[in-house]
Amino acid sequence: MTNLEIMDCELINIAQRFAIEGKIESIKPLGDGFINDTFIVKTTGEGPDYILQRKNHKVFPHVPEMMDNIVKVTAHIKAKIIHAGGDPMRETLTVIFTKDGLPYFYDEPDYWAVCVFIDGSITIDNASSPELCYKGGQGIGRFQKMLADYNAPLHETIKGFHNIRFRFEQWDDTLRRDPFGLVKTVQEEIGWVESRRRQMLDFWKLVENGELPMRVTHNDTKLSNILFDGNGDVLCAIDLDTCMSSTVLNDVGDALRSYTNTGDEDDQDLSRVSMDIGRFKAYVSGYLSEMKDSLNDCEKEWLAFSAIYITFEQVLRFLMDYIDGSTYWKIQYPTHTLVRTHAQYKLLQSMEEQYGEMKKVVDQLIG
Ligand code: GN1
Ligand code: MG
Repeated sequence: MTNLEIMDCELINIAQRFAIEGKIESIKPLGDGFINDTFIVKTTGEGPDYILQRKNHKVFPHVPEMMDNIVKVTAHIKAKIIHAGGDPMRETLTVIFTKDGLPYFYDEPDYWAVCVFIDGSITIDNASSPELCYKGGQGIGRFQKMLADYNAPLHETIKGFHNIRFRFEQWDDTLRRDPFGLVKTVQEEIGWVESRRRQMLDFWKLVENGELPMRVTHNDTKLSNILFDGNGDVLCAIDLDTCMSSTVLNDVGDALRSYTNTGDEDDQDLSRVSMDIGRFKAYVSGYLSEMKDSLNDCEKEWLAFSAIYITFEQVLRFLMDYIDGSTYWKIQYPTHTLVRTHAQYKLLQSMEEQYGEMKKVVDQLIG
């Protein structure tokens, strides 16, 4: 069922399960998320408006655990913000519980969650300026810093999310099953992935042997998952669904994948797609302004490579989903996920060509 097929009154009934202030004025779809369905709930009175989300339980098999992570992480961040004299209602998400005291409402088969809409906040899809990249880098650096002393265990909301060894297991299985007979049609694309298998698994050994430490990270740091205010300053990171234990480099790499792309993630015109080294430098500067002193030598050494790693992973994930029938990401046309694969591969090649330069930039910034 799509957003618009859900009757307004059903949505109102769902929203009313949550302890929201004021009377509901309207509920409208918001944004064009690829995974969850998102709505804005406008209310009367002094209270805030809200974000209502139907969580994709195919992607997130354990929504209660995911919400438990989000509640814990945002509580930790809020305490930090209050301590620093900031505004805990604007500088992180606020989860609204149901009237029964749960951070989600289960309406079989769907899970719903609500958080406060931060007044005046905006999301941005394309990083048009280096300043914006700098601020985005700072934003994720701050996010990681606030969580650096979070010690309690978090649930693994998606198994092996940025673990390329696990992704290759899924990949091998998908190619073996070939449920729609598409493998023969994407031989060249499969070669793009296979030719980098050894390199990526070698890199992942640094995580497996502990040289790249696990920390609490966001894991889905693309530009549109950062909220900005009207002045273009970062308010906070949103979409905390994948917040769990991972490496800081996965956050940096995923952000660089989106911020530095001169084209769109699903660009059909590949001539528009490339990695912009100016934006790369700006993002990394912003990130290091917060995190430089917290990184170990291995994290510093592989920081530039993280962009290549996550962009490669995205090529693999898009192609795997295409072969598997395009069920993970929402699509607008049948080959959408294949088009995404091609656009991300073009970006990957552009990064590989500029890797020497990227490394130099990082080395200079680290000093
Ligand atoms: C998804 O949830 P969203 O739209 O921010 C995906 C990311 C991909 C991204 C590609 C849970 O992000 O990993 O990088 O699409 N999130 C999940 O646009 O799989
Ligand atoms: Mg998401």
